[in-house]
Amino acid sequence: MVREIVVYPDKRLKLISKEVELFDGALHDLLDDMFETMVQSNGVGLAAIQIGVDQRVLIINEPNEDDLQLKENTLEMINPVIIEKSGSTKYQEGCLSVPGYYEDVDRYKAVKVEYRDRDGNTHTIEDDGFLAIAMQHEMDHLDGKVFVEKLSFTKRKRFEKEWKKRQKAS
Ligand code: Y12
Ligand code: CO
Repeated sequence: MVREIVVYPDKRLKLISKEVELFDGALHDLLDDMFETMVQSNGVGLAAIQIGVDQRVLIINEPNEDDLQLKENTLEMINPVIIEKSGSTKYQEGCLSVPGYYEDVDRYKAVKVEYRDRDGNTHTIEDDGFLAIAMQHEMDHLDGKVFVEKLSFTKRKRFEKEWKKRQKAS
């Protein structure tokens, strides 16, 4: 089922999401709904809080060479934790909760993340490219952070002004 996406500055985006303890059918339904919601909105990543669920769950799906987002290529991460990080980089990010706004954000270049899959099995994954950026962006959501909060003071002010204007117009 496609769920409604929570849009900035909704207060729910500030919540610290809770650790998942049960790897049950309800979690599988949540992950499936997140995938449908993300794909329908042309997203490549989504955290559960973006559909109003404060659990430490995120998904990432980079389209393949044919620009298709196959369900089997979805990285589902439950209770993810960065266990190693190095370097720094900048990447132009966007977010389904801040539709139509894109800006460069500072991130670690490489991260190693430990997480559980939908069945509760533990994995680690390392990356220093697109996936590393996506994991950091989505993990920030689990801690109540939206990428616009990482902008410089000046860029943030400009964003807030632009966003308020856009919200009044809609
Ligand atoms: C690199 C940078 C950021 C991420 C986080 C995941 N971000 C997204 O999936 C953003 C998708 C997005 C899609 C939009 O399109 C629609 O809403 C239809 C959009 O809005 C517009 O273009 C109007 C904004 C963002 C992962 C990796
Ligand atoms: Co986001």
